[in-house]
Amino acid sequence: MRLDVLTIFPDYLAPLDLSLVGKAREAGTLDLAVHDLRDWSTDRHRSVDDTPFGGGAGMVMRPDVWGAALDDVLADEAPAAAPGEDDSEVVLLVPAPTGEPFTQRVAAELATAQRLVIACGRYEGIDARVTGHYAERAGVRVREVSIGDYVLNGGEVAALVITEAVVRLLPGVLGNPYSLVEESHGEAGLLEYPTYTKPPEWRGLTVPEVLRSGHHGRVAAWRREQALRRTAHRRPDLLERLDATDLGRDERRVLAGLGWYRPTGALRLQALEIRDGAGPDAAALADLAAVTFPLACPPSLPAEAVAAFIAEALSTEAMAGYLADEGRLLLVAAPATGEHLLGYTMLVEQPDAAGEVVLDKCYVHPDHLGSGLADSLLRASIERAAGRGATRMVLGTNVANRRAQRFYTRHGFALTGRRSFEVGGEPQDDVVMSLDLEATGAAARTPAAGGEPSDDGGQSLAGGDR
Ligand code: JA8
Repeated sequence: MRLDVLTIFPDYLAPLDLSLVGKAREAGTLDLAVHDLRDWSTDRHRSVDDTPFGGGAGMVMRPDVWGAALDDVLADEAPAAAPGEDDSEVVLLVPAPTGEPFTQRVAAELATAQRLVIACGRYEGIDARVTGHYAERAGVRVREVSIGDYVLNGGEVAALVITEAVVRLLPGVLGNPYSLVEESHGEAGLLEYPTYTKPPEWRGLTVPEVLRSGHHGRVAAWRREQALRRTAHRRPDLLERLDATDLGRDERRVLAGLGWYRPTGALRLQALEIRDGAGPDAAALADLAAVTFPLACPPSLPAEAVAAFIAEALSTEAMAGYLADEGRLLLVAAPATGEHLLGYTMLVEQPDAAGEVVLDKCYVHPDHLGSGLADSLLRASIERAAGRGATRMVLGTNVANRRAQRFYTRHGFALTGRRSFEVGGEPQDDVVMSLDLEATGAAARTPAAGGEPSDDGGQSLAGGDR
């Protein structure tokens, strides 16, 4: 690759003699030339700028000086293209805060070019006709690029950034091609997982046990989960763009716990909100309950009995009553942007059993079963109950509803008894399950607002005990 950099501060690019870029130059992979723009100025002051038309602060770089410089540099003969190099056009890169984002994808595209020219602006930038002119020239492709949403004093540092990102992708520059595959901003669209080396204990801090287990499957699952957690906390914009169809069940569970779920059939993840139910939710709660409640009933139960129960206990009026009741707490799951509800739980305090709270309802729309949404809703409910000082959570579910029992068992509930539960006048056999909130430490585990939960906060893909 041939790379030309034009600047009024050639010394600023001295670091390109060093390290990996320096080695690529020595090896002949990269033919780099840095030019002083002032060599093309025509007055005795070697001036390159002038005042802006239309007024305003600062100076603008002159098109005549840039035109002369770029014409000369572009006219230079580049060495013959290497195999795989695209010599059909020269890419003229102009770093600017107003450019398209310079990403790993752009770096990879640029790495296939045979010639790059980087034009470093200073002051208030380069006269806009310069990019316009060269964009019209055959064999030249102009790309204005931004390395981030901040303003520098000139394009030189951006030129260093671009050069390093591109040159390390040139064939033969990096010793180990595998380190290119797995790194951050690679194919996966997620941030990289955290890494550790020896010693295994340093300043009282240890390396996560799973990494020392020698169990490759668990290591891979742990890393994948860490990548998801980091990305959710630091770069939610990347999750918005992720292809959600590639995600496995365990990954969806982790993401749901982090506030993301995949609507059925959707390509993209959607931000999830779990919040306290309030008055205006009554009708949506009743609608949701009318869909979910029949699914929790055994097939033997007459449809009329189910309908009677819904009309009596799950109507909009009934929901409004629950929402207004001080002794009840409804949590609802909803898309962060959107009106409808995806799931809800209802906790009922027990006046005659201090510390006990009944999980009276826990429902998720059937379209979202298996999405992890129910897990995050139940976990949020457990944490809310513990946060309110409850010590025990109790629930009843139909004996035949094995799926529900497995779900609660996964969240630490144990079978503690039986009860009879009337649905529309029909007595039903329920199992009673309980969770000791003090033993689970749910209250202590609640992450601080804005903080990133530690390694063991929440469900683990890698943990074999769930
Ligand atoms: C600047 Br002046 C100037 C030229 C290029 C760039 S790239 C960036 N972030 N800021 C400022």
